[in-house]
Amino acid sequence: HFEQQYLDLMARIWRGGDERVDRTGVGTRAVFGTQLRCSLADNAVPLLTTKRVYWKTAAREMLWFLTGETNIRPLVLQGVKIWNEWPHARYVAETGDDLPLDEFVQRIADDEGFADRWGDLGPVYGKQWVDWPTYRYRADGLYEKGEGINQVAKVIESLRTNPGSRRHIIEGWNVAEVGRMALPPCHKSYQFHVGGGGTTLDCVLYQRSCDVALGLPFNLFGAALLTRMIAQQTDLEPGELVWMGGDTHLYLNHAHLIEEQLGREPRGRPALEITRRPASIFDYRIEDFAVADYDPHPPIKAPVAV
Ligand code: UFP
Repeated sequence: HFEQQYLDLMARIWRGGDERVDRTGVGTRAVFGTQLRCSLADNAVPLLTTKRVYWKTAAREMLWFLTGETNIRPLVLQGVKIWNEWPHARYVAETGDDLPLDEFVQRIADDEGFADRWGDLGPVYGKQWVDWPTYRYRADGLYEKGEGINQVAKVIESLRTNPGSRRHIIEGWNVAEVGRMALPPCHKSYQFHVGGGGTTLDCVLYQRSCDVALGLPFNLFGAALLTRMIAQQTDLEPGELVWMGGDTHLYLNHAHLIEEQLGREPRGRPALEITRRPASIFDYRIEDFAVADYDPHPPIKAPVAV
């Protein structure tokens, strides 16, 4: 069972992980170099049942990536809060104004000019995925901006025209631009693979840094959803999702969540359905996704380390 792999990973990190004070100052226990595998066949989806995961939030975030947007405002307007802490922290640091988080978020929603100034995360996932910047060198030795590269469209094209390729990659880690991102990409690299004698679509996701308690449940669902959308667009059957982690950690202030969740038993087998076939990968809407047979244990709240 897929979820048992997740729980075993959590237990392994919590009981034997290497402890350190991390960038956030909260402190983590970590294992470096980890893997989870799950089948996506028959609508199977890596959606945890040992706590409720708000999968629509992950789906909305994934659709937001595909629009190329890097401002939090469209997420805020849909009630998605996962990216709010970072622009808020920057606002407080740069202005010295101690505006509370909820008031900051309300201003992002109400005031478009304020959102333009303070809501942008820099060239994060969406920008790199659909508009990776290029440069053209001129005769005078200077260079000018070239046309952006839509990696998502290119991968769909290469899966259709050259399925056996080993180059179906969507990369978020733009070395020249990570310094300008609010958070350098965590789920940084997706590689797709056509298996099953040309019938199935598999995905390897490499995540350089992983908050196993709060981030991973979303990242797994997001990766599964992306793979399912791409499979639908390329007329392939969903195959396997292989998740690989670099620094795979648990925050020390998540002890209550971890102890509670490790005491729970997985329940049932949720299924992800895509109810419509949009014209392209860029035309999906949240209403196109449905999860059936999801009867999880209650949610467990814990603070996110910024
Ligand atoms: N993190 C995730 N998944 C995400 C995301 C962030 O696990 O999708 F955006 C966590 C990993 C880490 C922190 O705990 O956020 C990023 O910190 P750093 O850049 O120092 O690795």
